[in-house]
Amino acid sequence: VFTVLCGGVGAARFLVGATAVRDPAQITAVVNVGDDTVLHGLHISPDLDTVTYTLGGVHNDELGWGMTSETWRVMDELTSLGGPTWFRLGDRDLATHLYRTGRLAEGATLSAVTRELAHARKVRTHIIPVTDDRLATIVTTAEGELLSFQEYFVARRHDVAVVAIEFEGAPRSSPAPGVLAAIADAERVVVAPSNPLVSIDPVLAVPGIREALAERRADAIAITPIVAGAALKGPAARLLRELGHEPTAVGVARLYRELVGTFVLDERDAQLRSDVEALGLRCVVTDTVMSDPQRAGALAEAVLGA
Ligand code: FO1
Repeated sequence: VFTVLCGGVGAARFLVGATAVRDPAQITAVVNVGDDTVLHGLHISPDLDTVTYTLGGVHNDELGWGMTSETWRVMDELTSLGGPTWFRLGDRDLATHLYRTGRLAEGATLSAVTRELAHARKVRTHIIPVTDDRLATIVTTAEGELLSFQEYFVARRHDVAVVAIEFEGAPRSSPAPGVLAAIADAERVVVAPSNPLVSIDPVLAVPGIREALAERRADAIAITPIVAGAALKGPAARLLRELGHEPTAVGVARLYRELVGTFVLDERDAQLRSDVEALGLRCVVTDTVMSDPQRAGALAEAVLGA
């Protein structure tokens, strides 16, 4: 069995590769929920949906979120009502949020609902939210404003200076059923190439996860989300800089050095190998840019077989 700690798109691409080279039923994805939001009374879980849609073959790769062949009739109608439309929910995507919200209102846990949604989409990989409890990533801007993650990321287009990131609810949260066992029992634990500060940190903020991962350090491996000093998607490099970390793969390796024994560097950053090794990490250098499923499969093979 293999376990992958996940944010959204980068993690989902890695999972496509992993499930091509290993039995999907032997892979567990432990997914960030700090991006979750409630809008129109609906519970939206962007990272869980990105992972589930991608593995289900229905992810909208052009948009980077939501479903393929999407239509926007509900959003259009909401616009004419003067409702909030800054966060765009497609008609097909809405079905997921309706289903999730309805089941949560009936008392189902988020992990149970996630399992049902994955099953309905014929996804065999185990997808588990890191916690069933409320955990919300909150960003403090340089102006002292507190923003929910989606206000920061979508409404402000992550174009504001950030001075702090908190995970509201994390101290009181517990890992969802199966999460700690998935880390303890895995042949390899992979930290996906996701944003370390807003995708992986909230996962590690759930009490017990960081310790469980550190126990597995020898078999744990992280893939850089930063290549040549830039994130492939999103504000990772900028956030690293703003929060006092080096905005490079080495800066990310430094954040993970107590938790993983091996760090995967992109071949474009091969010259950083000795810096990574100087942190006490084994270093694998390969192509980490998963521009198609074949490349994702090759990366997964290099990582799971490392
Ligand atoms: N991102 C946007 O930039 N604009 C949107 O309108 C938007 C809508 C949306 C709806 C459902 C969903 O699951 C994700 C959505 N996202 C949108 C993406 C999402 O906010 C972020 O990409 C992730 O939270 C970052 O991991």
